[in-house]
Amino acid sequence: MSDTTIDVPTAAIDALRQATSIVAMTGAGVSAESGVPTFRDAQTGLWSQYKPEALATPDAFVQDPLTAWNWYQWRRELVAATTPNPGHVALCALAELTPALQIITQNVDGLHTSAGSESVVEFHGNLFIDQCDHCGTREQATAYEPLTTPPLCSACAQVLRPGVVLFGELIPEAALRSAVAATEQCDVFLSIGTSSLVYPAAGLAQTALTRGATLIEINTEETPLSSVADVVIRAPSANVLPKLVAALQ
Ligand code: BV8
Ligand code: ZN
Repeated sequence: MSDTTIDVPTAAIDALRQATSIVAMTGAGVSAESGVPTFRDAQTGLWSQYKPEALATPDAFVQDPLTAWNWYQWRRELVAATTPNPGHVALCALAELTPALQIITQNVDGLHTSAGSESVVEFHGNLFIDQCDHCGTREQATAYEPLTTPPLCSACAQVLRPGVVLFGELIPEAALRSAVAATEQCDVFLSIGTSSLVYPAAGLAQTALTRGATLIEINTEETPLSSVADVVIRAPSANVLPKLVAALQ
């Protein structure tokens, strides 16, 4: 789709212009144009025979910790080589144009923060953190090459795990609290590049709708939210977000 064919609905621009508080819920689609594969895409190469929902689980780290760890090392190496795209950058600009913008991201790639966004809730954690469930140590990972044994905690020598929320695990209390608080007071809820299938993240859009916020979805495809959203912009976020921000400036 060429850039000129995307027109940003005035309903979206008006709602954003009048908003005193905006939530931007982002999913893998926002990082797709930075080259980070989405969860729905088939995993490329070596990992095509694995399902993310099967590897991103506590059970995977019990049954086969080395395979689970090397999936994360592969993702770390891939993500570390990516940079924020115009969609991430546009959200930084949006934060300057509105009284309050809270980004809630399901992505674990850290790209909103590296783009310069300050107010980011990492709802599903961060790919580059090594976490010890035994003593609570959390360290920034520094090496991403394939491992021959799972990494051990420098404080208690127990096996570490990546600092992400695995399927079946609870969202960290502080992240959940901030995300719910922002959702409960926003005038506009932007759902950007997410299939809206994973809960409780996907439930936040419903909460915003129930409270009477304006729901705007930006997605290249249909999702369960599309039929209830006030505005649907069926286009890539890296094209749409800069146009939205330009219209507000
Ligand atoms: C919880 C970190 C309480 C890890 C992630 C059965 C057993 C156990 C649990 C469950 C169960 N059934 C349901 C559950 C609950 C489960 C869940 O919702 N499962 C789903 C699959 C049904 N949720 C949980 O387990 C959560 N915890 O509920 O605890 C509990 C406990 C036990 C039992 C029940 C409840 C924890 C969920 C967090 C999991 N961790 N990530 C890691 O990254 O390795 S989730 C992971 O997948 C991502 O973070 C993200 O959230 C999700 C993928 O979703 P998206 O980001 O939307 O990406 P996706 O690829 O799906 O879609 C991309 C979208 O972008 C598409 O719509 C596409 O059209 C669009 N797009 C593409 N390109 C573009 C674009 N849009 C715009 N522009 C583009 N250029
Ligand atoms: Zn430890």
